[in-house]
Amino acid sequence: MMEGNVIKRKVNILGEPGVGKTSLVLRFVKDLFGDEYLKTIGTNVYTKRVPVTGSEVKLVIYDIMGESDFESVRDMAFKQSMGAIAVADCTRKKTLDRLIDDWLPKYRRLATDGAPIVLAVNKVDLEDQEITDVLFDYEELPSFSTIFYTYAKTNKNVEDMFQEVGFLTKFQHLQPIIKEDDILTLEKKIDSPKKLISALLTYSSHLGDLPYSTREKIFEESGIDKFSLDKEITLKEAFSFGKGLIAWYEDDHDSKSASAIRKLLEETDMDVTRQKKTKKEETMEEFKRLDGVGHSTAKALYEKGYRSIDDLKDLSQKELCRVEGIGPTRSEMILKSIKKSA
Ligand SMILES: Nc1nc2c(ncn2[C@@H]2O[C@H](COP(=O)(O)OP(=O)(O)OP(=O)(O)O)[C@@H](O)[C@H]2O)c(=O)[nH]1
Ligand SMILES: [Mg+2]
Repeated sequence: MMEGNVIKRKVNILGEPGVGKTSLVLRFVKDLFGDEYLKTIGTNVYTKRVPVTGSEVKLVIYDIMGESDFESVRDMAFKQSMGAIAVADCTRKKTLDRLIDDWLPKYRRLATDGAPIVLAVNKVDLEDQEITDVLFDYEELPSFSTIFYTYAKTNKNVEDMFQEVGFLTKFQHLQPIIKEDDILTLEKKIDSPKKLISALLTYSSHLGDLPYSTREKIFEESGIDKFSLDKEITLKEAFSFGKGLIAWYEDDHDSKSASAIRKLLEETDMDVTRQKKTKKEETMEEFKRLDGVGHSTAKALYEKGYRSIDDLKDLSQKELCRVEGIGPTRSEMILKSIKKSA
């Protein structure tokens, strides 16, 4: 994911409730600290750039709730993650055990292969320490790339730790997110608009970064009702969705993802256009031959249940006006045209 010279990296902050995840992130991103404990609900995303050898890495930091009952919150946050800071509270050894027994295996399952994990032993200002550098069980070390003893209150090591994460995620060998082979195997199977949509959705979720609200917007602009994805979708709608994705990725300076999708559309174009048109497309085309009927009116008519010009023959002007987008003038024009074609 490139943005000019800046590389973007999704990273997670892991750990039990109250260990100081949010405090570390807020110290790093906004240079703030609060003594009050405000439990995180769900996920908060922050971004900040760190300098790494001549360029910058933009960290996209997912701060999630420490409560472990919300599997889907964790799952969503861990997907395609490229690195993590696992936080333990040095006054509670149990918080380190939980990282190793619970958080790390779950993270590993969903994050990018080989994503580095840094251990933050936080709250080192407090007296009552159960985890110290002397008492640390070094057998647990291999799970972590490195250890930082932090203190969110005065920024002790916090900045350094995030810079290290920037460094590790920038230079680790990352598996390419999209492999040419995957594109080709997907393409072979695409023989209907529905399959194209499904491939596009798979892509956009693998490419990552596409916000939920953006996806919804592109659906809407393409005229696709997301609740009837399993019903008829026109080729045009599917392509429009793909083009919307390309435009968004281009705006986000992610030309690699944009071109992956463009390639999918290009290759699919030949395949699917050779396929028979769907019933919906045929009907809409018939409607569009009428004066005053454009794409959206044709679609509205189809959605009202009309399946041919014959179905429209006996409609009154009043009935026609009940179809979305048709006013009195237009309905007159349409009625005339229907009579002519009869
Ligand atoms: N003394 C001390 N207190 C800290 C430090 N870091 C965080 N705290 C305190 O620990 C409490 C919990 O911090 P949070 O950052 O909200 O913890 P969290 O891990 O985000 O908790 P959840 O959102 O519930 O998962 C707060 O009262 C913080 O002020 C630290 O380095 N030293
Ligand atoms: Mg929190």
